[in-house]
This record gives sequence, C-alpha cells and structure tokens, in this order.
Amino acid sequence: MSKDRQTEVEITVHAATYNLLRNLGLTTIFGNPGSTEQPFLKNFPKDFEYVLGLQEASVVAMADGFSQATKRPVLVNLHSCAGTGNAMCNMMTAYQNKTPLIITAGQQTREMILCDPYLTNRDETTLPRPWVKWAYQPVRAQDVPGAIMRAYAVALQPPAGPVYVSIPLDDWDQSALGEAVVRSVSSRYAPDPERVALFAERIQKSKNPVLVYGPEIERAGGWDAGIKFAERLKAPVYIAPLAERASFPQTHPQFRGMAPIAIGPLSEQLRGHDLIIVIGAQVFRYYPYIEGDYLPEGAKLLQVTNDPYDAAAAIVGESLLSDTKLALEAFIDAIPMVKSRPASAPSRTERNLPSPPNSPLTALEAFAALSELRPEDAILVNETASNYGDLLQFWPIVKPDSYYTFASGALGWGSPAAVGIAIAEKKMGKGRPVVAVIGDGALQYCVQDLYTAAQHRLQLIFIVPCNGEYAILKEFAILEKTPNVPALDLPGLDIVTTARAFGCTGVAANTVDGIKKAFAKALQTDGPTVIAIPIAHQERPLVAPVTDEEVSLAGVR
Ligand SMILES: Cc1ncc(C[n+]2csc(CCOP(=O)(O)OP(=O)(O)O)c2C)c(N)n1
Ligand SMILES: [Mg+2]
Repeated sequence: MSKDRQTEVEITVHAATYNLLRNLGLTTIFGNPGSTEQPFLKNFPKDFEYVLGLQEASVVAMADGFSQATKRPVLVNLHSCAGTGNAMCNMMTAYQNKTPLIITAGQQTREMILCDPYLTNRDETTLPRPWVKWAYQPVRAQDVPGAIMRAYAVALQPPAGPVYVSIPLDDWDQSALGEAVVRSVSSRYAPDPERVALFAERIQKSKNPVLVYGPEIERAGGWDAGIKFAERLKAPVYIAPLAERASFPQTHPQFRGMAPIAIGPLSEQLRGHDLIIVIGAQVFRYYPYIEGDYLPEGAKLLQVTNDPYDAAAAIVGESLLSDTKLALEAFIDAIPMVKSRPASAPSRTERNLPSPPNSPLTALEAFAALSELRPEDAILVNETASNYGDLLQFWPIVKPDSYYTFASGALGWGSPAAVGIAIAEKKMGKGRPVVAVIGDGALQYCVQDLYTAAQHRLQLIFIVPCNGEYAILKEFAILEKTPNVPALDLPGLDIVTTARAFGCTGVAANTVDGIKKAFAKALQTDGPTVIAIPIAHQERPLVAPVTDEEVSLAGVR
C-alpha cells in the first residue's frame, strides 16, 4: 500500500470497531464499566445505547433476555476478570439457553501485562470456559475488529451461544488496517433428506407415538409447524422436562403437560407409547435421580436437534441434526395426515379453590387471582422454584415469544432477563407488559436489576411469592432423605422496602382483592412495580407421583 493510500484510509481500531458494530446492528451495549473498558467507551457515539447494570450477573442476563426478545445477537462489555467472574453464572445460563452474546472484556495494557499489574485478566481465555463457544484475545491491536466479526459468526451459528473477546486497553487508539470486513453467516441448517425419509418411515409405522417438544422449536420460529405436525400425527404432546421456552400452546387439546423431570417417572408417564419423538430438546433434562428405565418397555426414541453436543449426549435413541423448524416442515411434507387415532385423555387441571380463601393464600390461590387480570399479550418470566407447576396451571402459555425461564436452574437469571425483555419490548415499540414471577429467595441473586428497571421506566411487574424460605430445597430434602439441613429459612426479608430503595414501586398484597387491585394499578403504572405476596408454607412432592390417569400440567412441583 502506498503511503498516500495509507493516510487516506487511516482510522483507529476504535473507529473501525464502532463502524463494524453499527453494520452488524450491535448498537445496544449491556455493561458495567471499569478503567480497562474506558478507552473503548470514550466518546460514546450518539447512535449507540449503553444499558448499565449494577453487577455483571445482571448485565449478562439482561442482555440474554434482550437478545431472545429481539431475536438478535447482543454485545456485552465486562470489566476484565473481575466483571467476568461476577458474570460467570449467567454466562453459563446463556450458554445453555443458546443465546448469541458477544461478550467483550477489557484487559490491562499490552505494554505492561508481563509485569502482572492490577486488574490483569490472567489466562483470559481460560477464565470464561467452558461456558463460551470461543474465547480469544487478539494477538495484535489491528485484529480487534476482525476478532469481533469472527466472534459474531461463532455466536450466531447453530447452536448459538456466548463468545468472549478480551481486549487490551491500549488497542483502541492504534491504527486499524482499514474498515473491517463485514460478513454474514447461516443461523440454521436443513436436515439430511435420507435421514428425514428414515425417520418419516419410522414415524408412519408407529402405532402410538408421543411427541416431546423442546425449546429449540420456539427459538427456530417453529411454533406453527409444531402444531401442524402434532395435528397431522394426532399424537399427544408433552413439553420437554424443564424447558426454557414453551414451544406449544398449553391449552391445545393434544397438550399433556410437562414430561417428568426424573428417569423412572418419565418412562412411567410415557408407558404404552411405542415411539417417543423428541424435537428440539435434550434426551432428557433430568433433575433428581429417581431410578428406572430410560424408556418404557417396547418404546423406541427419535430425536431432532440442531446441537451436535445434545445429539451425542442423548442416552438412548437415534438422532437427526437439523434446525427444528426445517425438520418439522420436512416431516409435514413426508408424512400423510393420520385419519384417526384413539385419543388419550386431555390433561386435567385442578382449578377448585377453597372458599373462603386460605390465609395466608396458597401460591395457587395467588396465581388464580392474578390470572383474572392477565393481559392477553403479556409476557411471563418464571423463576419461582417450588410454585412453577401452580403458576402454569393458571397462566397457560398460548402464544410464541410470551414465556421465558432459564435452561440451567441457576437462580438470578429471571429478574434481570425480564428487565432485558422489557427493554426490548420498549425499543421494538411493541410495549407488551412483562410479568416476572420470581421467588423471594431467587430475587436476591441479582436484586440490583431493579435499579435498571426503574431507570428505564419499564412496563414490568415483579410478582414475588413470599414464603420466607427456600421451599423447594425443603422438598428436595424430603426426597433425598437429608434432614436438618441448615439455612433453608429466610426470615426478615423486606421486599417492598428493597424495591423502593432501587426506585421501583413496591407494594404488599395479602388477599385476593388486594392482589387484583395491586396488579390492576401496576398495569397502569409508568415504571416497574414489585408486588410482594405472602404465601403459605406448603410441603409438596418434588416430583409428582405418576398415576394411571394422565397427570395434570404440574409434571413438576
Ligand atoms: C445461583 C444458585 N444458587 C443456589 C441455588 C440452589 N437453589 C435452588 S432452589 C433454591 C431456593 C429458591 O428459593 P425461592 O426463590 O424463594 O423459591 P421457593 O423454593 O421458596 O419457591 C436454591 C437456593 C441455585 N439454584 N442457584
Ligand atoms: Mg421462597
């Protein structure tokens, strides 16, 4: 390159990177800043928005919620190793949620790294593993934009997930090689036609198949294709154990609830079926160990997933790698409509409520009161460990993109993710209200997200069932026969005052009427409300017993 030409195109790494981010649509950045990030953040462009989280675990989950709601990759900026350490738990969840996050972190000055100064991110590419798809620190400043482009490509390709780029703080003022090369990559791939034919033949030969639908269906935009396929097959549909998305309408006559979360109960529940067709899920996401056969006697299993890891990890069955929407469409083309099939009983939902109501209310009664005012277009975020089954009984999910929870079981994701989802709703101009039902224990893990919710004046309502305990761990203790575990009670939490301290509206509601009033008012409020509802202590089985009848929605308690 001639000297003249060089001068003509000379831009800094900083400018080239912001131009790249603009081109990739990564203009909303979630972060928490430190000295190692300030050279990146200096002269922050007006067409970008920085969403501040007060702790990095919140930052990552907010970005995760925002990414899922906008269906786009998102940029996160963390403070060197300190911020990464705090973020790690929700990076693990983002990895399992398969959310494409491009996580950047500042690093100490290249000039000085050898002498290990304050804030050095030692072994920077080891720290975030194994919960990123790729971790990299460019070998020279000029590679920063290219590394971010590559990070974007890695994050987006299936299965999507978080990636990590560590960037020394003295890189930003260096001369770039010119504008970055902007690329696009695939985010889905089609199934092998021969394997589709093989699966279609097996499905057609089955006398009594059952479908288990997983979160990949909804993420792939396959909601309608999933309904069409189920109706073509006239087979019952379960949602995969502990699925983080709904993927199928829970009021559909073929819906049978969530498949049980343990080996023995799951195969017991599916007894009588000769073929189990799992689409877009692990085989299977178990939780407590309850022994039994992986499959009911005489049953075979087929799995469709876009994740080679999940395909390899399946403990039984044959698998097909594909985007789930494309696979469902291929099955719909290949398999004729089944004329009729003896129908199993639809799931029964227990809706009998005591009169007068209990005092304090049970979680079921509280959710029943809320459901009376449920806005049709509301989005539900769920992190209420022991009351999950009760919640879904009174808040069945009927539309795509209206239900979110975590794939990992790591508390502290739901409330900040709800903030990210509500920011997305606001930015996209959809303005659907977000209702986040978060346990009184769970709320504490990322409680500072309430500050971000208040600052952005979000249409977000936190419902906190307050039992003053880690109820699900008490249920677990019974199942595992581990008496006298300390620290399962949480006396003295004042959730209303906490909410107000961060700038939210905080109210307590003890009665059916009180809940309805508080919820109605919150729906009209400009800004977030936290409604704390004292609920009764209940001891229920962690895994609902399987009876000969079809169990209700509450496959899990
Ligand atoms: C980050 C993290 N730490 C600890 C746990 C273990 N854990 C699982 S459930 C639970 C209690 C949840 O309590 P709460 O949110 O009040 O719900 P409840 O069981 O009372 O319905 C805990 C501590 C976890 N899952 N994640
Ligand atoms: Mg609790």
